[in-house]
Amino acid sequence: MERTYVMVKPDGVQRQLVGEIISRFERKGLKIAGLKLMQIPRSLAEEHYGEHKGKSFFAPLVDYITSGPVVAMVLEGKDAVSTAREMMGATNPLQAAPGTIRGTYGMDIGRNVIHGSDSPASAEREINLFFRPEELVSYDRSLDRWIYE
Ligand code: IDP
Repeated sequence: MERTYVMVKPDGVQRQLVGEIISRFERKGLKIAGLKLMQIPRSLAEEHYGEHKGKSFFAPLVDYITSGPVVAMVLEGKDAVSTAREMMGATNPLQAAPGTIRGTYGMDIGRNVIHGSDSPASAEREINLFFRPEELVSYDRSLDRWIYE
C-alpha cells in the first residue's frame, strides 16, 4: 500500500468543503492514516513549495497557503498518489475534468482548493514535512476485504 500527502487549502477550509472532500476520499476507499487542522508557518510553506521558488507566483502562493488554516492528511491505499491526484483534477480548475474536486469546486489556479503529492518521492518528502512519525496511525479496517480483492 502507498501513502500520499493531501491538504485542503485555506480556501477549502473557509468555504466549508473539508467534510465533503474527506468524504470523497473515504468513499473511494482510501484510508486516513493522519489528519490535522493546522496553520502553516511561512518557513514550512516556503520549503513545501521550494521547487517553485523564483517563479512569479511563488510569493502569492506562500501568502495564499499561509492565509488561514489547512487540513493536512495522509491517505493510504493502492496507488494512493495517482488515485488522489486523479480525484483532484488538473492544477487549473477551469481545465480540471467535471466531477473532480477542482473541477467541481474551483475557478482560479490561485484558489484551487486542494493539494496532493505528485509522485511517491514527493509524498514521502511532504509527509515528513507535515507529520511526525507518531502522528501517523496504522490500523486495520474490517471492510478492507470489501474494498480490495
Ligand atoms: P499542483 O498543485 O497541481 O501539483 P504545481 O504546479 O505543483 O501544481 O503548483 C503548486 C500550486 O501553485 C498550485 O496548486 C497552485 O495553487 C499554484 N500555482 C501553480 N501555477 C500557478 C500559476 O501559474 N499562477 C498561480 N498559482 C499557481
